[in-house]
Amino acid sequence: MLQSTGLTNSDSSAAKTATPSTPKVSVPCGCGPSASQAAVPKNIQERIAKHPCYSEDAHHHYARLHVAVAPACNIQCNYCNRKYDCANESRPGVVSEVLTPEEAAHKALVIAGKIPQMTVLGIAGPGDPLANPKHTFRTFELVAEQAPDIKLCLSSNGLMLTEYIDKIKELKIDHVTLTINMIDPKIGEKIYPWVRYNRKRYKGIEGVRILHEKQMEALDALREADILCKVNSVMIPGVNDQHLAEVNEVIRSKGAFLHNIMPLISAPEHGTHFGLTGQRGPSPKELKAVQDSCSGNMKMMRHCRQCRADAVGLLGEDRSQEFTKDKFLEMTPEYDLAARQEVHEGIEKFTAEVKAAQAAKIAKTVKKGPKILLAVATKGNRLVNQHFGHAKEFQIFEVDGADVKFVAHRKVDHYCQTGYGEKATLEHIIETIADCKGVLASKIGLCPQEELRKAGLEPFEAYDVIDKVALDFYEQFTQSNESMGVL
Ligand code: CLF
Ligand code: SF4
Repeated sequence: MLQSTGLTNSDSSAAKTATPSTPKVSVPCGCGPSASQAAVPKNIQERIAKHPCYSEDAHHHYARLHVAVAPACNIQCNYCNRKYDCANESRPGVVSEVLTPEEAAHKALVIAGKIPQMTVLGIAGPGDPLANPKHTFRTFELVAEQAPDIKLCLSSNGLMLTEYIDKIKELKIDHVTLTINMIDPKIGEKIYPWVRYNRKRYKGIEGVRILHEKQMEALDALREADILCKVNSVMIPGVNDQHLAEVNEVIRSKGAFLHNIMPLISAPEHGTHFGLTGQRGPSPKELKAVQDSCSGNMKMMRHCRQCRADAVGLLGEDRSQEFTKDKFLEMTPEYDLAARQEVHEGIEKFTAEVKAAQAAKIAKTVKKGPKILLAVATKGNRLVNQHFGHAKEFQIFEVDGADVKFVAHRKVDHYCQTGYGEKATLEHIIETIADCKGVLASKIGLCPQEELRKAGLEPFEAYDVIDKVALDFYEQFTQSNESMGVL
């Protein structure tokens, strides 16, 4: 195995101080700003710095909370079953508890105390927030009054956005997501069977035309209001996959800040039209190809986890079961602005130090080479800090000796289920990350090490900042491959 020169599990104090709960930092090296992040103007960087969806850097450290206060919807998408989470912003799964605005605000204040790195309150379903305007805006009002440092975030299909733009401005909602899957109603006809507008249901292309016009007006209204707009597009192979480049052009020209092309989730058991008619979702490779084809035009989001409408925590984790209604209603809110700010300052100090250290290292040792992909087991905080067997997803980084760039995440079943590794699970993990050259984890058992190596994936144990470990790996990997004449 290539040898980690970073901290080991038993000698990991520097990396452990990088966690938000202990803000003191001493880090040997770290991460530089990604190219896309550096290209963002400073005033916008400040607006997105603590938003885990709008900033890839932020998603390693900051968390979001979704409150499910919006059950109704005003359109029908063929990838949605009303009994399930909104597939625009959630993976399918029943939202067992729709909340009142008062319950939702209580939950937000409880979680703001317990998870101080929770910086964003999002309303993303389970239906469309703007088809439930009373509950949506009341929730935002209550939270804004009592927790002014929490950013408010809204996700909608856009049909009713222009009707509520003044309210959105008044509440200072600075981040709005629109789900736009088409700009051609003929393609939209294959996605939306009906649209309900002004108390009337419009079927087929008539409804889709209304939706399209309203979505375009919504983009204009958000640009004019200087609200940061992210567009989500669900990629549906054979329906809109070839069309998404045109969608990308149009949303960019209308001022959208970020484009999130996400894969269709479709299975018969979800009971959706697409699920029942066998419409498949894209493979990770197909998704990446479309994302890459659009990335020259604008900033692309690649770290979306298609989270539940009641999700809690960092994007890669789901702590919703810790805060079910019966539990959070028993908890007393301990929102403390000063304590939250202290934690955020710790995170900012940590990220500034690792960026400075990275810049210094690059200035001294930069030696760009061929790009390789690495799979990283992480529990967050931009650290290699998880056992291989415990990982439920791997973050994929592209490394070229100078830059370490997050490019994707891949969900897996964790290998170590009951204290023992599952052979079939390991095979599936290997298949999922087969395009990588190495696997970085805090610990990797001897058996998976052997299997990984057989599949051409070099295992690498470390407990440290991802960027440092990735560059260490790259250096050793290229040296050993150069000496063998492979690179
Ligand atoms: Fe929620 Fe959406 Fe706001 Fe984020 S999610 S309302 S912008 S706070 Fe984020 Fe979840 Fe992807 Fe959405 S990872 S599904 S993009
Ligand atoms: Fe379902 Fe959301 Fe589409 Fe409404 S907008 S039908 S809730 S996916």
